[in-house]
Amino acid sequence: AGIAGAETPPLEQKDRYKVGFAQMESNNPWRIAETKSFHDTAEACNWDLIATDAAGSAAKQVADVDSMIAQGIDVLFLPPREEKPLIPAVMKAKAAGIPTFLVDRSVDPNVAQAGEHFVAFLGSDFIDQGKRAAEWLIENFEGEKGVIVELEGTTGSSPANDRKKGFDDRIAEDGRFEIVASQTGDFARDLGRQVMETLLQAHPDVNVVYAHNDEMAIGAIQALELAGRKPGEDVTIVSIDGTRDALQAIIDGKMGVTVESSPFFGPLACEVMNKYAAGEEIPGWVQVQDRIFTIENAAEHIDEAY
Ligand code: GYE
Repeated sequence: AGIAGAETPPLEQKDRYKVGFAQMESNNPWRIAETKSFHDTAEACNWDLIATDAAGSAAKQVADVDSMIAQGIDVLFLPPREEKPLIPAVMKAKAAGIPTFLVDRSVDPNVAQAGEHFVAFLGSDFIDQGKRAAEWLIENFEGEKGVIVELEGTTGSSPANDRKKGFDDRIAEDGRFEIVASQTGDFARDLGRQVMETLLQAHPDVNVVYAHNDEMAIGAIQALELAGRKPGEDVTIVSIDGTRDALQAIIDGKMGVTVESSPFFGPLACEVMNKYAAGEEIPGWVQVQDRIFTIENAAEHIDEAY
């Protein structure tokens, strides 16, 4: 406080808000569930919602935010596809007097900060998700040597950076494991399948796959099965999200674990926005608590999955 421009723009208390939600892409069930959660929340929260889809392009996501600013939104919810390219969008919203909440992914903390450039980041602890995936593997892996292929999320995105760090650091503490390859599959099923096909040729002895999300894990399972491998038997699959297909793969014995990363941000967005409008102090990180899905509880949760 005290420094000009060091605070985020205030939000007036109103009966209805014009709300922007600038989605990054819609090529997987997680994204579709998140967008639906915002639409489902709109009525209950008195939003006139403008939702866009950047179709996997950070440049289009920046342009979508520009157009929302031009349309006079009161508040912006932004899941930044990558950590750096979306910073101009955050800065422009602030300059236009629009409070921004980052949802599900964050931006480079060295350049843009909560409480100054954006109000808060609403989302999971990705380092902890990666660490918990590693811990499940350490406890449940029965072989002598774990030869790991890692399928990374979108390069330059906060969940890819942090899920890698959390997993790699924890797994390095156990001498049984070696990560022989780590490559991006862009959080997408088809690319995950293709990358796994290639890596399987270079590393036929792989017996663990760590995927940064369930879509890539499902793609990897398809590649492994096509190559005559038996996921769940001769290859342990660990992943993150908790999609319906992943829970089914766990029930079918093909996947070992998925650490939850919930896409249902609509209700939380409503609550935090209303508190901000009421002048309440909002923590810079509104942390979402994640469960863990294994054979112990997958069947119990599959009906609520997306
Ligand atoms: O895990 C993935 C999605 O940003 C937390 O992005 C989100 C991740 C999620 O595409 O499936």
